[in-house]
Amino acid sequence: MKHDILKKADKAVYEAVSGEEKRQEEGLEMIASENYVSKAVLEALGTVFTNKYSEGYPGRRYYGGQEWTDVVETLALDRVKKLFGAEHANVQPHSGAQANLAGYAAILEPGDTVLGMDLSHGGHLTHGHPVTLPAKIYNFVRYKTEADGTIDYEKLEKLAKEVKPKLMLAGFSSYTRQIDYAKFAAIAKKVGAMTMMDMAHIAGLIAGKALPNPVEHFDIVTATTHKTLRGPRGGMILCREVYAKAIDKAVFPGTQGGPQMHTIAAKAVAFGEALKPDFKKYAKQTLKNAKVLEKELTKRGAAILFGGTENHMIVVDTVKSYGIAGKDAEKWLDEAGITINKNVIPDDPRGPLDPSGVRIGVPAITTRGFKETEIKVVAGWIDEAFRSSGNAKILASIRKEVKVMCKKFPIYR
Ligand code: DSN
Repeated sequence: MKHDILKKADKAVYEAVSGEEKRQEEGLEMIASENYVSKAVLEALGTVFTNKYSEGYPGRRYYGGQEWTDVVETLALDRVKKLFGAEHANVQPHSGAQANLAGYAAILEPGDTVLGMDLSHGGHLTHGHPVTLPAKIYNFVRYKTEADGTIDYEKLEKLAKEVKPKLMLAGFSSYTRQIDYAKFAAIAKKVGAMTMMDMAHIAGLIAGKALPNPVEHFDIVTATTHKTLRGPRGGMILCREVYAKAIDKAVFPGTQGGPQMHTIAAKAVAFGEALKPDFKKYAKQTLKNAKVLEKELTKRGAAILFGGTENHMIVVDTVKSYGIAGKDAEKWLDEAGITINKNVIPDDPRGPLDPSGVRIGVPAITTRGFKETEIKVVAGWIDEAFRSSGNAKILASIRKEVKVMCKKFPIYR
């Protein structure tokens, strides 16, 4: 891409931007939470909306000069409500963590009990991990998955009856199976708990109608906008009308100041893209690609966790199947031009800095245009790298092949 003005004004930053562009073009992005936005989204991000303060909401702001910020935020709100069939939306959270914090703040009092998924079983840090602020404010109790990767809803109900949560939280960042939303919500109803779903990872697959929509089952649904949804880096909240005021107050002024209007403009563009028929094809292909990756790696001996995948990612126990730590697997793939992340496995005996596995996702390479044929080749490269013992020659040769394939599927033409 051309950045002539930046090049002249700040060579050091220009070089970093160009380096990152080259890294993205020449390598395979397989971190499950990453994707490539369209040029239109990129353009919206780099607009004069970044100059504007807009505390408040459309029609009721604290500063003047809001005629165009109101237009763009209203576009984002209308589109995202249509996309997910939501009664109310807030597109101001700066991130998924901010969205979750505001979700809790809207409906909980300090000390209230929340039932959320354990981190090593696929839950997110912000779902109550002791190192986070929410865990210092609220009392999180964690539920786990079963050995076959499913959630045992009878066990969950028993636990809910025991701990009497005020909120039952569904959602994950490294769980690969579908949650039964109706069953989950029914349990919450039985114990008188409110419900929240963090759909950050699968928002795009839901928007593209490839996965069921949690919105009708949950009081509050939070998400990021940059994962499978393929928008700019940021967060959002959807909720039932009855929680609308509380959510808006919890985002601003509760947990945030001025919204980032350039990001909100880009969110509006991304939501518009997700409403188009092509996005359904993308979501469907993402699921297909993940399934092919699972099958191809299983064939080669990889231990896939949670009994396989029903979404866009897989988690592999690399210690069990390849005798290598997750961090070596991540490093070797990096050297081969494939970016993934090391990941804990359920109740990981090795801990988060040196975990037993890796998480691999296909949203970005699906955006790039990869289909079943290419995924089979990619699975071969991954398996070869895992068996390479870190041999630099083998990894360099895979990297060369990766580069050739990437050239055939440019991200930005
Ligand atoms: N960091 C994100 C992920 O990789 O899943 C979640 O916040």
